[in-house]
Amino acid sequence: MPSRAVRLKRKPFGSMLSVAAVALAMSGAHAAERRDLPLSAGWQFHQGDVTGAEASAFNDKGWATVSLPHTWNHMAGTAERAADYNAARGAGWYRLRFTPPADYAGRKVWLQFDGASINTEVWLNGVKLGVHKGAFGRFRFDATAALKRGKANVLAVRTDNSSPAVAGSPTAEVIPMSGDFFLFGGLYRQVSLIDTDLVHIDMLDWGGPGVYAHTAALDGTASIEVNSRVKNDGAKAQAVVVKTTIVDATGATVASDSHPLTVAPGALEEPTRTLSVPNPHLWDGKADPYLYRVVTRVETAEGTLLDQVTQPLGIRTFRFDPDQGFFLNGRHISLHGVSRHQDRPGKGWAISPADQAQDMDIMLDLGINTLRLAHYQHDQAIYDLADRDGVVVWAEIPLVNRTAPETPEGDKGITTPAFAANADSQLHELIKQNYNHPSVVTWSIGNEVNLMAAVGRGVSNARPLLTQLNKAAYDLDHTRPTTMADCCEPWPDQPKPGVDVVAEITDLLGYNRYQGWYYDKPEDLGPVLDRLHKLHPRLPLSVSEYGGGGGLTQHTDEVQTGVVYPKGHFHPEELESRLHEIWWAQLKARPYLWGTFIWNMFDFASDSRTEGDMVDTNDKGLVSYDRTMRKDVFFFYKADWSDQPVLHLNGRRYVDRAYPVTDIQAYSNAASARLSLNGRDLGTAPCPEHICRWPAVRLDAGDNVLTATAEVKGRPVSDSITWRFGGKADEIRIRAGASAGLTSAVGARYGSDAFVTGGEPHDRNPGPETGKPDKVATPVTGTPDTKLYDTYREGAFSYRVPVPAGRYQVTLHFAEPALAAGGRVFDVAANGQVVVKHLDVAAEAGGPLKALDRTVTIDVKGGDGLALDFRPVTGQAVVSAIDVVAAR
Ligand code: GCB
Repeated sequence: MPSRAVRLKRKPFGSMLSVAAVALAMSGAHAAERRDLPLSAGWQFHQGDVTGAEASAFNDKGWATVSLPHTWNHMAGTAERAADYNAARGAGWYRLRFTPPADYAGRKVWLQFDGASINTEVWLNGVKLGVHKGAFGRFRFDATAALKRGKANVLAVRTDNSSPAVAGSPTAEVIPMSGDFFLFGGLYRQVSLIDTDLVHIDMLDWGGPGVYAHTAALDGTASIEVNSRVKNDGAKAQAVVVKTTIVDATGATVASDSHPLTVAPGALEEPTRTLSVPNPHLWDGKADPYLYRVVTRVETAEGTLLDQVTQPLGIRTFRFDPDQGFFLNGRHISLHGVSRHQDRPGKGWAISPADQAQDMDIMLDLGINTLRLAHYQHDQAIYDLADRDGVVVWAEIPLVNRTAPETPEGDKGITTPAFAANADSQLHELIKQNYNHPSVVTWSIGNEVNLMAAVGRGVSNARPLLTQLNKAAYDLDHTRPTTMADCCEPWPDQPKPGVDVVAEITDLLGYNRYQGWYYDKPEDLGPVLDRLHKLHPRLPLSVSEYGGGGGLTQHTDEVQTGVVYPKGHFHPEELESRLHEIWWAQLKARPYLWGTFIWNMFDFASDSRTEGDMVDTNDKGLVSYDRTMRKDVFFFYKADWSDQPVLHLNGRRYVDRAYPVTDIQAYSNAASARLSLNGRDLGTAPCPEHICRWPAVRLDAGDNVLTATAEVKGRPVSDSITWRFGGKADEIRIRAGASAGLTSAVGARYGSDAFVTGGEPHDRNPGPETGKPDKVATPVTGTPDTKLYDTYREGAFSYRVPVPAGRYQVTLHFAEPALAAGGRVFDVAANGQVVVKHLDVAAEAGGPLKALDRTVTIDVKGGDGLALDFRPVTGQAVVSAIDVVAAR
């Protein structure tokens, strides 16, 4: 069936291919070939600024000895700031003494930085080689003239990760201006010295490989266009032959081309040659990520090798359809995946190849088939892994939050020329350096660029810069569509003054949407997307972010019964799971979405956050910051996305249970699963949508060993966890309106709000738990347990408290939140009998914010427990806590 691809503003990108850029290939096979000397060890480092450190003779004794990758910043992932916490932003100096081989004589020598943050100035033997602005791209300087061959050299590097917001900051026009992630400073990726012949493949093409290949046509035979940039830095014209071969995965040559040309002194030649690969083996995503290699050799007319670069090549077509989503090689694929940040505890951005590989392994274990490398260019290693593993990549530049420098008066939306030039240069680096990765299918030119304006901090005027960047992306790469991630598009009928609509500049669009976390209800996500789809019917849409926080040490008994503040200190793990269950059901049901990206794969550092159970951390990861803990929700997605058998009992970190009766849930890709508790069979539950539930399970006193078993495609799978219940079966205390439990002044344990229907939860005191300590409310008087009275349920509501038959003392805890006497009157019925009649809390307590407790004795007969119905007479009923304790 024909389907419309995205609006084409240029040559179709439907038929295309790329070559994966790996580190420039070097081997010592031929004397003339380029070599790569890593400069990793033995650097002297000083945090802060010093004068004169660029000079060779500068005395750096006393500086710390470090090796690369390195950063001085440390933060995140802990409950309190750790002893090595370091968020200092500013200068950091690095100096290295090294002796390169004497045989560099007569050759060009380059210093290559795989990434350094944010601004980097480089001197070799006191000679300034250059400045680079931008924390993420690879860059190179020509070190030929300054290098002393076979002798001691001194390399001095000043990095500066000053915040752009500081007055007079050297990064004031270097993107990003801000963002919900920390910009670690220093030489956080590798540095190396590369020597080449005077005639070589271009080293100064925005840090790119100098060889760029794409599939120009694919029809039984693939036509691969290879553009090679050959530079002659010698004083004489040089006759060369550019030999291009395409090699398959076994090493056999499948296509070759020889192109003689003469390169004048100082000239750059850029031949584009077309090679034919008959019956190409396609790069087919995870199903079959087949890679060829393009080997480009520059030889003399006599056949002496001058330079060689090898790039991976994946032959594939893809397209995006506004109604049907993504197609790879003509086959529809629902792209589902995650966004990823590159930092880790202790290391910040200074991560190793092993860390990159571990991240990819965890993501593959989850079952992703797409990855958004947010919000900037990541290390080459991860794009290489994506090529190898068939993961479809969204690559992006760090244009975040605003498209203009911040001014003391807030955002004026004035993009300065230097700001625009920096965004453009980071886009050039991203595209040139990653052009050959078959995994990359789209270039993102920004993220939430009008957020600051949308939250009332000035105005946005993003369209001119975005339009310019979009065109630059086309000029650099006509084979891939552009995209961006939007946060804040105003509805046409609700325009927001000062916030411009940025949709319909790029070919594709992603929406970052947090329904049910920052705003709205989780069920609103799907309808909002439908409305956006209707608004932009020809624009292929994705959900570039959705997610919520999840604390590994924070738990709730029944999700969504209590208040949770997104910027607050309580982010129960169970809520993150539940929100994703609701979101994913809606996303899955919308085939027009070409991709969905969870925010985020891993918890990550953000020094603007103090929330959940950690400082300086965004806790929306499916996996902990240190990569050791997979939150329950990880297994929800794994059950859907992976072909491995999954059976995972939820709540494994909520061990010490508050209630004797609770629902038990597992995630599984089995049709059904069986559960036992301390060896007793609790029966088989179906697992619709990968969720298996055993409602209202009564726990034993002491240890409760829960074991689930199932079969997935004939393979047995099981999971076991142990909970403890230290309370009594006939004693239940409920903290109404609250998502967290509490232990009272006399040591009574309250669980979070549970066993309830109707009414609304409230937290009267948006204190430290909410991240709004400035708004601490007046305490309730007449009780040592003021916190117990801060939360309440309000409305007409009913509790079904699962206690066994017996006689109970039922204590109801009230505090009128706001109204004067007469404003609120209600009844409470126990198992149908009114036991509290026409209660006016304010009247009885002597005003609002005064604790009032009522205790009644009730006989519970039969096994249905205690029903408590709160029935409004005037206004709404309220209750703050309920104790149901056996009368002994
Ligand atoms: C967003 C941003 C991302 C944040 C995320 C959050 O929309 O694009 O950088 O980290 O929200 O967690 O709030």
